[in-house]
Parts: sequence; C-alpha cells; structure tokens
Amino acid sequence: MKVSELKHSGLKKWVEEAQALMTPDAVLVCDGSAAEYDRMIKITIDSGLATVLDENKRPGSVLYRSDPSDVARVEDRTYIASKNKDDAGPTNNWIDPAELKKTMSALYKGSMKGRVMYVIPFSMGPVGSEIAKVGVQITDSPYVVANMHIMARVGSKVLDVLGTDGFFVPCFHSVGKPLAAGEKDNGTWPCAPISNKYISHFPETREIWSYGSGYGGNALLGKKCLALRIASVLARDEGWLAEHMLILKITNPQGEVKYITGAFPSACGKTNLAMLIPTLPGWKVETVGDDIAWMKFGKDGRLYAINPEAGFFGVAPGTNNESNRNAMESIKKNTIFTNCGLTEDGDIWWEMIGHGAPGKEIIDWKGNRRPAPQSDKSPKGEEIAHPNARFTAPARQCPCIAKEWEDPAGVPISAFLFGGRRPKTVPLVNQSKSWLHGVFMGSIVGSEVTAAVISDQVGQVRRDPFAMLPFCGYNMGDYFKHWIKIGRTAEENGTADKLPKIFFVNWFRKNDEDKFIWPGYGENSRVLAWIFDRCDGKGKSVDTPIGTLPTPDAIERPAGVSEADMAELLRVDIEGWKKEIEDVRKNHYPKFGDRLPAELKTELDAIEKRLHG
Ligand code: GTP
Ligand code: SPV
Ligand code: MN
Repeated sequence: MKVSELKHSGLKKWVEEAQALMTPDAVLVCDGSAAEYDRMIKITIDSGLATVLDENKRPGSVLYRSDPSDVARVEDRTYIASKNKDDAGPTNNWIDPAELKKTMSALYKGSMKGRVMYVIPFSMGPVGSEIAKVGVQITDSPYVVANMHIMARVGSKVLDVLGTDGFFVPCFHSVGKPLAAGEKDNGTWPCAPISNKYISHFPETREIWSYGSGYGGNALLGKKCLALRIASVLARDEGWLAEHMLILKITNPQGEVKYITGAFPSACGKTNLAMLIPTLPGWKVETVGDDIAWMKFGKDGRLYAINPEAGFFGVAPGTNNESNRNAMESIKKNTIFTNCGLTEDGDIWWEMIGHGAPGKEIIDWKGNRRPAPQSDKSPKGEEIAHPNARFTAPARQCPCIAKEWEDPAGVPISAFLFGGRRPKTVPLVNQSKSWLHGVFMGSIVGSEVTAAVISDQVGQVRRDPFAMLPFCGYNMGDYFKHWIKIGRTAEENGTADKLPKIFFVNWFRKNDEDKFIWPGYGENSRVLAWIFDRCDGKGKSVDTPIGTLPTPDAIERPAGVSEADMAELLRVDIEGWKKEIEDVRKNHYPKFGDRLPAELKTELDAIEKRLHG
C-alpha cells in the first residue's frame, strides 16, 4: 500500500514528515500478510544478513548475526524525556524533550538514504479489543518488520481499526546506517555506534523515537517501549497496571484453575515459568504470556490480565528439552533466531541446549568458524551463542498455550510473584503479610544483572523494583504510590479480599560451592502448588519477620534436595536481612526523596523492628 492511500490524515501527515526528514528511497505501508513476511526475509537473505536454516530440521526459519555493539538493550542510552526531570525520576536517564528531539532530528536527517521506509501499523492486544493499544512504527529494517509480524498483530486490519482519526502511538525507528549509492549491507548488520544510539520516550506526548539499534527491545517498539514504558504512564493515569510479568494458568489435580502473574527481571525465568511442565503429578501449567501483562479491574473487583504480545522473544541459551520442552516445540518452525551458533547441518545451537554440536565445525554468533563443541558448555566469554541470543516465535506455536490467551476480557489473577537472582539471603518463597507489605517487598527486589542488558555490572546484584527498573516510564516513587493506590481503591470498594496475594520467590539461591541449591524449572511447580493453596487460605505456613514462609515439610522435596538444603532454602537469614534493610534505608530509598510514599517508610521501620525484635 502507498502512503497516498492512507485514510487517516494524521497518520498520513506524520509519515510524510518522516519521509521528508529521513529521505528513504521508497516508502511501503505494511499489510501484515504472509507474503510480506516472506519478502522481508528474502530481502535480508539477499543482503547477506540472514542464513536460511535446513528446511527439514528447522522449516521456515532463519538465523541472523547482529553487530557486537548491538546484542541487547542499552539502558545507558534509554531516555524518559518528560518535560520535568523529576517526572522521569532518579532511576531513568533524562534529557529535555526539545533538546533530545533536536539531537535526534539531526541524526534522523537522511538516515534512511538507500533504504526503504516501512510503515508498520500494529496492535498490542487483540485487534479491535477495548484493551488494545495501537501504534505505528516507521522503520528501515526489514528484520524488524519480520519480527514485528511475530511479536504484535500488524497490518491492514490495524489500519481498519484506526479509521480516519483513531489514536495511535507514533514510533520512529532507524538503524542509523544510511547507504551510499550502490552500497549494500553485504552481510554487515546495520546499526550506529553505542554513543549514537538513542531509545527515547516522550511520555506526555506518547511518542517513541529509537535510533541506532536494530536489536530486540531497542527496535521492536511495541514491546518494552510501548507496552511497558508508555503503557505504564497510561496505566498510572487511568488506574490500571502495565507490568513486566508472565501470565500462567495453573490447574490442580482436582481440576481447579487459577491464574498467576510473575515479575522477574530480564533473563530471570519468566518464559521458563510460563511454560513449565510440572514434576508434581496431576498438576498442569499453561501459558497466557511470557513477558508483559496489562491488568485492569473487572466489575467483580478482581484484576484481569491480558498479554499484549503475539509471540515470544525468548532467551535461547539454557533452553533445552529438559528445562523448557514447550519452548523447544514452539521454535521447531517459522522462527527467527538471532546470535545463535550455526551447525554444519544447517541448524542452530547454543550453550546448554542439551547436546554437543554435530560435525567438525560450528559458526559462532560473530561468524567465526570454531571446532564443534563436544558438550553443551563453553568457557565464559567464549560462548558459541551470545548469552542474550534470542528466538522470535509465534505464541500460537506453543503446545501449552492456554485456550483463553487471546481473550480480550483477560484472565482473573489470584497471585503476583516477584523475584530475581539472589545467591544469598532471599528464601525460596515468602508470602507478604498484607498488600502494603507486598508493595514494600516489591519496591526493594534485587537481582543480579544479566546479559539482557549491555552493562559492565553483569553478575552484580542491583535493586530492580517490581522488575520494572528499565521499563517504568515515569518517576519510580510515583509508581510505588500507584501500587499503593491500587490496594486502597480495592479497600474502598470493599473488594480488598479479591486482590491477588503477593509472593516473593528465588530459584537462584547458591551453596558455598557456587551451585544452585534448588533444581528450578519443572520443580518450581512444588512452590506454585503451595502458592495455589495459600490463595485458598490453605498450605502449611509459619510467620516470620520477613513474611509468611512454608513450614519445612509444606513443600515436598524434589530429588537431589536434602533436608539440610530445604532448611537452607527456607531459612530466614536475620543478619543478611538486617544488612538488606540497612542498604534500603541508606542507599535505595533516599534516591526517591519526597516522592517516596510515607507508607513504605512505615513498612521499612516495621520490618526493621521485627528483625531486631
Ligand atoms: P526476558 O525475556 O529477558 O524478560 O527473560 P525471562 O525472565 O523470560 O527469562 P527466561 O525464562 O528466558 O530465563 C533466562 C535464563 O534463566 C535461561 O537461561 C534459563 O535457562 C534460566 N532459568 C529459567 N528458570 C530457571 C530456574 O528455575 N532455575 C535456574 N537455575 N535457571 C533458570
Ligand atoms: C528483556 O530484556 O526484558 C526482554 C528482551 O524481554 S528485550 O525485548 O530485548 O528487551
Ligand atoms: Mn523482558
């Protein structure tokens, strides 16, 4: 479709302005068809960026290798450009919006020379549903167009919903690598150097401007930029929640169903938990979403969640038939792989895939030939697949996708889980004593930084409140306030008992030999079962200064976990928690100044008192 055929005058004008600024060779409005997807892949094959995988082993699938500077989100280059710096808050990078637009306009000038500008109308949430949000992304990357086809609902059907004057979030994206006359990518992943990358959000005007990166959350703008950063601002204003959460459906042996969401930081286990195969007999887990949840109150006072996405952009390393068979099944065909290894027989490979690589040689994510590994482990820094290598696969290909996953009414949530990677201090599971106590605990969640972000802090524990540190589009102090308000609203409506119960989990506690004590993955079903029962006021528990924990015998031990291990997993490390709380008081909470809600200070005092009591 041509720009002149666009019926929405605001959209047409915006596209024409972008065209005048970025001066592409041509403009194409995407229709979202399968033929269009195939064309995008073909373009990237012809430019040497995509490798077609073996049609028998991995039908309809391709592998890309990105530039080493463009392998994950760039938090240092991500901006919340609100009018006032205080509205972005202490946890976000800020530049004055007028100044940032000036800087970026200079970068966008001529940035699409030699390329095609694609206009992608997309819907986060089922097309036309009341809960969905429409965005339009302009991009010069056919790789991004193909990924957006999988991750969102895209094309003409979205334009139909938009009509002649519907609201959309305008999203600019350019990889920042114009081509000279006759120049081709020739196998080189196009992007700008790190210091020229900008992932910018203008919360007041609901705009997204991204420049210089072609990878993941930096470039697929429906995901982190719209569905989390901009949506969190809308949610604050409109009284709902936009969260970095998986959504799962769990059925107990009696056939009773509950829905649970879980917020864990990037690469901390959401996809795996959402697709878990329970080791506990008779239990069943199905997937509604693996990364983002939008939740609104229903008339009955319960919170209902939808998954705004249509696919999975999942971490490849560590995924295998034992840890996540449902993900392995989901990526058997029609999948885009990025930064994985390429085997001699034309298939993908990564660390902890469950087996060595066939043949003599393998091509690593940088494109180098290496000896084919015999085992599925590689020394740190010498990985065949990048630690943040990802697969992009349609959610409908997942064997355990819940039948209600696209229901615009959403699913009623019984429990919220929060967690992260904590080698010490934080127990396997811990239920909050109240909504406020839960908000307090959510606000102090810490986790080791993972390869999902380009950072020199990988492996170090940092505070990542509600797993939203990189994704909250406004002042985090106000975000805490918003969570408190959700609880208060329910109380005022007499529906406080309908609020989800709040739990903290940690699959990543380590022993003195630096080994995980808890086997994780399918065995996490044992913890889910306790949580399920707690939601019904059952499940054996004990009150502690930090919250309500299972009694030592409440969770049946999996193979390989001794009685002493279980005691360690459920131990309340009073001295460790005193240090934790002291750090919150000295270093974490002061950052928020007077934006920190008084209720959280009260909770801080209360837990400190309990720990010293
Ligand atoms: P994002 O997509 O970045 O938001 O990540 P995510 O939270 O969906 O993380 P994911 O489930 O993809 O897991 C990331 C890594 O953690 C993978 O390498 C997993 O194998 C590993 N992992 C997931 N669950 C567990 C667990 O229960 N125990 C252990 N030890 N590792 C886990
Ligand atoms: C994350 O980092 O939390 C992701 C991957 O889910 S990305 O979409 O690249 O942000
Ligand atoms: Mn994520």
